[in-house]
Amino acid sequence: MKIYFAGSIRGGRDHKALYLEIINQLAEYGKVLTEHIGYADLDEFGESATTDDKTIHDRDLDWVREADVLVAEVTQTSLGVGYEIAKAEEWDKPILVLYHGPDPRRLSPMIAGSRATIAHYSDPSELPQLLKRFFDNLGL
Ligand code: 6IA
Repeated sequence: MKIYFAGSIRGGRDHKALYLEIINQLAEYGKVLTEHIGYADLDEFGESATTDDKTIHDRDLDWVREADVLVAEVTQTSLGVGYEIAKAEEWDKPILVLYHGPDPRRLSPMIAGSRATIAHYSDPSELPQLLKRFFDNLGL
């Protein structure tokens, strides 16, 4: 099982510790292709010093295509994460969207109304069960 985890980078890194926690839990279900999303030292500018945007874009889309599922944490709004969700939907991948904003109605209708499975949680302690339910239901 190859898992693409999507989380905000240039959209802001406020939740990077949470991304790392999710990535560690996802590792129980398969190979996470995007472990760098949780790196504490990856800031809004880091990798762009050595890698140009087209290279990042093309590499990430190759990984979305290669992945069996996409899991996205969308609480921190990110253009890139929204774009990756749209691509995964276009390519018929199962998608789990995790959102822990105070009000589920704040989530964009373009995500909330998509084919993705939306999981609204109020505390990270709920994540193991949410992930288990999603992967159990995949039947892959
Ligand atoms: O618009 P955002 O940057 O917030 O989009 C975040 C999403 O785009 C993540 O799910 C990543 O898969 C992807 N992404 C954005 N930037 C990068 C990146 N390096 N490396 C890998 N994936 C990325 C650029 C890093 C940055 C420090 C400039």
